Amino acid sequence: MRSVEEDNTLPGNEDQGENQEAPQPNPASVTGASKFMAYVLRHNPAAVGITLGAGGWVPVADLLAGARQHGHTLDHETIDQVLTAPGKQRYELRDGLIRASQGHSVQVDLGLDPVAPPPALYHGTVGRFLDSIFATGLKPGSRTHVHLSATRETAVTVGARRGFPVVLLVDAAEMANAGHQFFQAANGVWLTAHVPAEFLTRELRLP
Ligand code: HQG
Repeated sequence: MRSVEEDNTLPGNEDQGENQEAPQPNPASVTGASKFMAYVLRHNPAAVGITLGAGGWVPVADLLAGARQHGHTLDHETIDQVLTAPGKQRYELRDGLIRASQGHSVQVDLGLDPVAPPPALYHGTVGRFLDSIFATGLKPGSRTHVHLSATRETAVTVGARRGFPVVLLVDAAEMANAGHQFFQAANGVWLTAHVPAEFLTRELRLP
């Protein structure tokens, strides 16, 4: 498996705890458990001795056993709390299997069908990346896809993870006309392979 750090070809992942090799997040709280699960299920399943099955799914029992064997506290109740917590639904549970809905750096085929996007989508970022973004378009970086938001407000939140947020408007209608495919994760996040700069406009309204 490729290491997350080797895959960090774009700037910006340095401030996201989930995406670091060390220190590993502490699963003692619900937020900590969610970060731990993101780390394992998106980036480094080998950290707890598991591999992702087809579609990125793993048996909950294997996740729990692997976490325990590697000295992490994770139980069914905490996973339930993560799954029912308000906000972004990062995980899906089906027939005793769990997966991250999006955000992977491990190569997985989520099995999503291409869908027609809304006319406009949004991407939250920060000013220091703009020269590069307008030179090469939006790239997925260490992840399998570029992540786009359905609303401006969500994009503001995404950008604010890294500093003062800048929102880019993505002309998804024109991209689709030009043959680009879009996918929607179960939690509503939009995914695409690459957004060429010609489809991007910086939104000038303040967040
Ligand atoms: C930037 C979170 C320079 C891009 C969020 C971003 C999201 C470029 C960073 C999900 C670039 C990548 C994903 C280029 C893109 N040159 N910088 N050509 N192209 N970038 O974390 O979209 O809470 O991989 O703007 O809510 O920030 O974890 O992507 O700043 O849905 O569930 O490179 O992660 O979800 O960073 O975030 P990321 P993202 P969770």
